[in-house]
Amino acid sequence: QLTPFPGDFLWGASTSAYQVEGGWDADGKGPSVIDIHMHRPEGVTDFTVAADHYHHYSEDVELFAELGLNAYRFSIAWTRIVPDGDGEMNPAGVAHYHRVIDELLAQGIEPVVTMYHFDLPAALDAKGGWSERATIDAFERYAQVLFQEYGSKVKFWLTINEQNMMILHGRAIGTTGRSGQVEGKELYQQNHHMFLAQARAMVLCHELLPEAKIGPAPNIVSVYPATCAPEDIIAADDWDAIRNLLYVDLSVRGSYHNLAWAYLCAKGWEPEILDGDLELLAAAKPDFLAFNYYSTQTVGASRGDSSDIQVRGGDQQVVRGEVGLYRAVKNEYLPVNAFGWEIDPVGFRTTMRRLWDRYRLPLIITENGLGAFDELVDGRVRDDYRIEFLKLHLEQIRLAISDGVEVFGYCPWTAIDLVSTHQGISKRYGFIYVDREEDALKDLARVRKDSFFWYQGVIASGGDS
Ligand code: BGP
Repeated sequence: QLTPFPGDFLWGASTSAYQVEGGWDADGKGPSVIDIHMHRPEGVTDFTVAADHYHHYSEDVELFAELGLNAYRFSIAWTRIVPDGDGEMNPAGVAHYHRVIDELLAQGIEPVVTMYHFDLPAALDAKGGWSERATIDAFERYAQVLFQEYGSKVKFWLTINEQNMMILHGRAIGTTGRSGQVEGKELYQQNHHMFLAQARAMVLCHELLPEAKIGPAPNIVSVYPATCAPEDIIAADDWDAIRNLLYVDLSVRGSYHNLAWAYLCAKGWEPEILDGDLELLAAAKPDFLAFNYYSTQTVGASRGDSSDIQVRGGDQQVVRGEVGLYRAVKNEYLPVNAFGWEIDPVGFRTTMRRLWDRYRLPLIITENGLGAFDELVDGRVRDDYRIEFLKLHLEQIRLAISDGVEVFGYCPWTAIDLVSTHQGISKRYGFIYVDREEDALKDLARVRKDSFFWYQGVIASGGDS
């Protein structure tokens, strides 16, 4: 007998500012690292217009309401609020998100706000970005503005989206900063600083907004050993620690996971920890754990030579292998999507069970979805492959809940088509199609996909897929 979804379950969908908004320099917005590093006129990725949600938000929120969402997870662009990251506030940017949040609330949609989704202000980056402790202060001031402005309206806050992906795949996402060359010790110093910034935001949030809830939003996936050979188990444990547990342990327990710390020390990459850092990390307690899930990863013991380095998967889901530690292995049991990402609904359940088991914090899934080359034919997008993907994943949430895991929300990626980090607008995830091509901007018309009607039915029935 399966446990039903809770009555107050958050049926949501996600976006991020730089991928959906466009209006990249509108109304006083400052440039972010994405604007600087990822504007490639000759390439596929162009965020200047995106889905132009900045100007279409009203129409979009109406569609979200029609879809039946009772939550919308989106990010606020730091550089709309504070254009240079640490200077003057931009009233027009602040007013924009008041309008968006007010429209959501008017439609009965709970705003779930990501404070920082990859788009560090370029001006801070030019001064050293996360390598500098001054950026921690800047983030705290930005957080304070957000809490003061929107605190009476927003209950759910997410600190930093996929900090682990920024550290592990910053080059692919465009976030490693300045030259894009930050590596090793400096990279993990940045990581440490981001945790301190997150901790300050969590403490401040609890001080200013006792009713609000705040948590981190890393990308977490189960790591499987290639076989039951004991050496493969060790390899999987090590990679799990470096990729996942380092991030969740620091966010939740305020301490470095022992295997991850041993890895950093072995590399000579351990960050400088100042007096008071560990106390701050320990004092900052999240109220929930949000995570993004797309796929699992499978690794085996290192062979000790360059054959370990075999890139598996694509983009930020990549597993590279590391000589002496682990090698990436293809999981023969799993199909892959058009971009080489392994599809593993059961691994979703494993991931939820493991997170609950280790941290005992309520979970919300802030991203999960299928990127595909959707086609608009005669005014219709027949994305049955997406319906199938989401259906299988939803079933696993239901099973996890029946296992005793506390899950309070699901926000598939994405509410509406937006610009993928790598493949531009042609790789789509949304329930709503945006009529836009790479070489020619069309009228940006919104079209409900087949998956829109499917998800609408799921929400209306309280979770029957
Ligand atoms: C996550 C990011 C999102 C989004 C998603 C899909 O890692 O948080 O911002 O990019 O992955 O990735 P892609 O667009 O590369 O398919």
